[in-house]
Amino acid sequence: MAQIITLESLLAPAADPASGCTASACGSQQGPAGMAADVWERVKDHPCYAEEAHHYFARMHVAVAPACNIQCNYCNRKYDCANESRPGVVSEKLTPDQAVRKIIAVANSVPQLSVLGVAGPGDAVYDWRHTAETFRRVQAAIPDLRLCISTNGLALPDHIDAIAAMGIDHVTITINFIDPEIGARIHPWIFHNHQRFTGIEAARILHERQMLGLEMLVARGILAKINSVMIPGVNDAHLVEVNRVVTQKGAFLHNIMPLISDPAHGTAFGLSGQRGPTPAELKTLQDSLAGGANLMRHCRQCRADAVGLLGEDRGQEFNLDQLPAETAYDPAPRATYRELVAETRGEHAAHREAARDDLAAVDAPAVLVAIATRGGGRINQHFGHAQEFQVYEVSPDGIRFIGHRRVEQYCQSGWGEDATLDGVLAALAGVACVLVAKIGDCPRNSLTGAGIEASQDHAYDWIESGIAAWYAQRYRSTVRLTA
Ligand code: CLF
Ligand code: SF4
Repeated sequence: MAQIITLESLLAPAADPASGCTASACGSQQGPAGMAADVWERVKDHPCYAEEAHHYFARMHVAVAPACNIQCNYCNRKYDCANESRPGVVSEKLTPDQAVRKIIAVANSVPQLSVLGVAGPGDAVYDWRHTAETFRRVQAAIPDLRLCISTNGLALPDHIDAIAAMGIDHVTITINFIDPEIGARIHPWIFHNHQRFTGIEAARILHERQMLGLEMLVARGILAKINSVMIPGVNDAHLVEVNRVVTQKGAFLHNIMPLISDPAHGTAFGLSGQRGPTPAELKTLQDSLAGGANLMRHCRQCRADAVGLLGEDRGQEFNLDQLPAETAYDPAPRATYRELVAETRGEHAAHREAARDDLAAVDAPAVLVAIATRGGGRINQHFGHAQEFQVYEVSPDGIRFIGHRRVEQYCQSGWGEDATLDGVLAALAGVACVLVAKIGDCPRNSLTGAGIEASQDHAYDWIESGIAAWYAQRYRSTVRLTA
């Protein structure tokens, strides 16, 4: 059954002694600068709504909502495609009954679990009957689980009061366009008011409903996140306008996701050869949007049945046939884990601040650093075990999370394949250094050959402390001399 990961198991064998600051003294409850305390309280354990929270907390999706009322050219709602990782794809569709059984099993085994989301495989709001029944029953069983939904927005105005009444505090609308002419190239048809609409008329109705839904969420104080799929040559430049409009309407967060496009997925875009953006194109667009709604850069484009920390998918451990027929919810593991996180976060925040101070003394260019991490905010994963690297930009101005690069796991039962390593090197293009818990000579030499430094000198350190220490050491000769 599921392996239990505790916070302690993610932490260092020896804690970093540098901090002279206790958890309570350092304000573990403090949010990012500029965020009101009550808002931080609502997002601090949501792995999607707060970047910092994604080091500690997990989400699970239950695929209870198969029906959808629109067609997106990047979606093909296949039900059995366990090797793919993208929204709208799911391997096991559940009834609300089955979903509750699975949620309790996950809550008992994954103490990081803080959010239950319905994100498909169809539309959580259009298929409201299934979503609502699942949420009602989960609220009775595990009252402190946050509820979250993701929708295309077309049916949102019809169910907004039910959503508010249920206390759902986090709603995502996927908004890819403002201009219906662009929208028609992404969404070929919609089904609305018992009628099918196509082309620009369909896009116009979808746009109006999305805007109305967003306004209604904001009016009710519900935290609205906007997802936009970046499609080069279709809506990439237009997303600046999308960002402007959703910011002006009060969206809490804007998440720009790269189009995933592959002919093997059988989507319209995949079959037509429409490409997705490169990481550099995505970053350039995101950087150009500074000043608008907060940007989410840590999205993993989860499956509709994802389980675990963002970046890991433990869904296969909880397939229905592996679950007991009946399990009682045990609140103890999650409660204990939360206490540990509350303590640890204060220490992490103090180290983050210290790292910022250290960086201010360095006079050097901005560079990208990749981190191998299993969560908990630490550099705590071996190079060969990583299935993704978290990428940060470091400069004298600070450390900024940029995104993640997915890779195939290099080490398989003690052996590494050259072809896999080539893929990892390609994924790390543009990165100056990789900080890991451990790395062997062979991959280290290959990385060096590709111009990427690899270091295990900061193993089990906090991510920001390790990055700052590496940066200061690398640019030692350019440390500013102060009086
Ligand atoms: Fe799920 Fe979405 Fe809620 Fe998160 S995911 S419904 S807000 S709990 Fe998160 Fe996954 Fe990205 Fe979605 S990383 S795809 S943004
Ligand atoms: Fe697929 Fe979601 Fe678009 Fe419906 S709204 S077609 S499920 S991506």
